[in-house]
Amino acid sequence: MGEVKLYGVWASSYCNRVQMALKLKGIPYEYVEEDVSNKSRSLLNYNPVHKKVPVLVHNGRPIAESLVILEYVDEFWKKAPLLLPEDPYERAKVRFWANFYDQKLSPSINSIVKTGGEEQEKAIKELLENMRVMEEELFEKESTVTARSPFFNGDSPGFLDIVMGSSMCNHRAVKEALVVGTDLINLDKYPFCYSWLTALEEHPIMKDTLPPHDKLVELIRKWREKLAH
Ligand SMILES: N[C@@H](CCC(=O)N[C@@H](CS)C(=O)NCC(=O)O)C(=O)O
Repeated sequence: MGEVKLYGVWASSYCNRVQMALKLKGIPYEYVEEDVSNKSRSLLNYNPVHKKVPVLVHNGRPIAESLVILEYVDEFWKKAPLLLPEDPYERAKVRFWANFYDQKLSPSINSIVKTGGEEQEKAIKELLENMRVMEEELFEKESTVTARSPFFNGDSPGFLDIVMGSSMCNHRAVKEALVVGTDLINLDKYPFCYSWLTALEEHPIMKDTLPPHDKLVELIRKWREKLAH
């Protein structure tokens, strides 16, 4: 198995995805909390291109970018549960939606949390539109295919559950911390997504890994206070 080290930040859903994958597969690892305002020499050496967390270091060899790390973990430790489906078409679909989430949803959520005014309003519109697309094209369609499975991967969370859930399961904290737009993340409008999220939130690995609610609310409030000054 070798030595596995993860450089991360507690509030980062990109980092928490990796922790979820390692825990799901039962891979022991050492966690190193980074201070992204004062990055360690190790982090800069291991990820000289993006200089970001997460970085997984396996037997001294670094791997950066959360989606790349998740694929590496699944390929190196082939033991169950597999995170990606075995069928190439199903794998392609999972990768498509993981990319959609990172390219479309994540930037809107980030803007809503960290901006105000017109920029925030634009991000809210984009988020709602992309949530609608996901509800119809992903959650509703997948729910009819996997009628009895709570997760995209079946009975255990997989690649897509982790990618989206590591961020979406924080919705209560985001809602509580936001001064404006508290009706923003009204998940009742997305019943298929809501039932997936409700099952996922109850999974022990999610509970064990997600940032503590109050601590996250406090952090988001601090970001927003800085924004106001
Ligand atoms: N695309 C990257 C995003 C990682 C990312 O944005 N990491 C943030 C923490 S959430 C970071 O390290 N920020 C420090 C910086 O931008 O300087 C991934 O999927 O791993």
